[in-house]
Amino acid sequence: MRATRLFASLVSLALTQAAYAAEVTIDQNHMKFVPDKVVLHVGDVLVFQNSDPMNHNIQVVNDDSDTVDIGLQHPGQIVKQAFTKAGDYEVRCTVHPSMLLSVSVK
Ligand SMILES: [Cu+2]
Repeated sequence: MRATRLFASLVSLALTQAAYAAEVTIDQNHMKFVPDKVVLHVGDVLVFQNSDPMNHNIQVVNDDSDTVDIGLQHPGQIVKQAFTKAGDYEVRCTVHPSMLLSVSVK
C-alpha cells in the first residue's frame, strides 16, 4: 500500500517535471533548421543536432537584440540551450545567413 502511494507520487513528480521542462530537438539539415518554427514553455530546452557535414554556428537573439552566441557546432555535435524567459527569439547561424529559426517562449 505504502509502496503504491510512493510510486504514485514519483510518477506525478516525473509528470510535473516533464510538463515544465521539455526538450525539443531541432535538426540542422541541408543548411536549414528543421523545424524552422517552435513554441516553447518557459524553461524548455532546445536540443540542436547537426546532421550536416559542415560546421554551423548558433546565435540566439531576443526582442531587445540581446545576443547569445553558442559558438561553432561541428558535424554530429549536440548543443543544448534553455529558454528561461518568455518572449520571441530568432536563432541564426552566422556561417549561413539564410538559416533562421523562430522561437516563441510562452
Ligand atoms: Cu549553418
